[in-house]
Amino acid sequence: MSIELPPLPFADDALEPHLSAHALMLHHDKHHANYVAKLNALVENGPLAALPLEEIIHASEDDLARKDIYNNAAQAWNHAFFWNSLSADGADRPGGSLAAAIDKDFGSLAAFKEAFTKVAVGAFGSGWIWLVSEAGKLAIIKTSNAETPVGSHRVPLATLDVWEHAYYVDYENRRPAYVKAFLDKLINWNFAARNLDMALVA
Ligand code: MN3
Repeated sequence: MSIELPPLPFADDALEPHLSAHALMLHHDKHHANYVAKLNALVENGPLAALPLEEIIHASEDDLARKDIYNNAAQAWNHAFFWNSLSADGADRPGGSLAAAIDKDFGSLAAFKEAFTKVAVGAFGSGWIWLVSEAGKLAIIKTSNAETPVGSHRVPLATLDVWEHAYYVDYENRRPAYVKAFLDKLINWNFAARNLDMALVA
């Protein structure tokens, strides 16, 4: 059994004009595919070869000898989660328990966006910005490079890829414009709300 590259959960031009079909093709068909291919090559014939992706991450996260495996497995997971964190035609604001949690933990949706933007724009180097649920409270965190919160005490609700390869094709060096498009046009609130509901019953 090998890890498969999941298809994009939308047409490759579905996020235009905010993310172009060309940028998504490069990001999914080249970058994401490459992490999956490298992971499969690294675990082939080894003790992790038959494991699902989350278990490969768990088995490699604290093992320096498996750093390459961890990096590629985490990037494979993070990208699949990122595609699901995007939607072209979703709700423009959160509803239900997620809306209430954002108001409780950030003050308002506008204050959440301001806080997320500050972390995302200020993040040094490559990494990921996450909305997570941690001990019943929402938080915004940055992980560096491939690092992923999956399997930790922080339950990811949605993520934004802030590696340069994620936005340079469409936004060049304008990371703030990319972050704004994510928060105002692309974030999949329904996906985030489902993840929160699952975290609360878990
Ligand atoms: Mn990426």
